Amino acid sequence: MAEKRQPGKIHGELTARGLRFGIAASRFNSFITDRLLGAAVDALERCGAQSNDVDVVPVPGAFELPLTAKKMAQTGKYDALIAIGCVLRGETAHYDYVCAETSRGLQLAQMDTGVPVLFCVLTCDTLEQAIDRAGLKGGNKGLEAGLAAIEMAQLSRKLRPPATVNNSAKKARHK
Ligand code: INI
Repeated sequence: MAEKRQPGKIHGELTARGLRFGIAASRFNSFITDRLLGAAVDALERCGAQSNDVDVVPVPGAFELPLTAKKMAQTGKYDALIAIGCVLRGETAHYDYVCAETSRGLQLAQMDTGVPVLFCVLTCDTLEQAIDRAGLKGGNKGLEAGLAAIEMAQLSRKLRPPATVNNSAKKARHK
């Protein structure tokens, strides 16, 4: 009986050498976002990224992350982006609007541009929950986002569509 072929897996290796990363980081709740940012940069550099291959763009708050990420993606300079923020629930519905538009906008930014945008925005009810996720009990979500950015950058290189020049050559052949 013929041997059954195993499915081929396409992996994104955790090596950042030669890749370029952009980070949009919110200043709102900077006590938390500075810790997420530090861990994200640490993950990128430990996996081989050079410090001049990582750009950081500070923005006022989480709501400003989607437009910034989209503009960074459109420069064509980056293999992956990380959006860093921390939204803490207050007494009004403000939290819900900021969370909904930030997550929706970041997803749109990556879908519109094809550049991976990692979601490193904490959405917490309390400061304690945020601290736990920025270097305490819950680990550090910045580190997780850094590793995920490397994986997605590598995967994106492997899953890149054929160059446009080939597409126009194909079209010309079919005329
Ligand atoms: N921005 C945050 O990043 N986190 C918050 O918790 C937050 N809260 O709660 O208000 C917040 N608001 C500011 C918002 O992101 C914009 O910067 C602002 O509305 C200007 O557009």
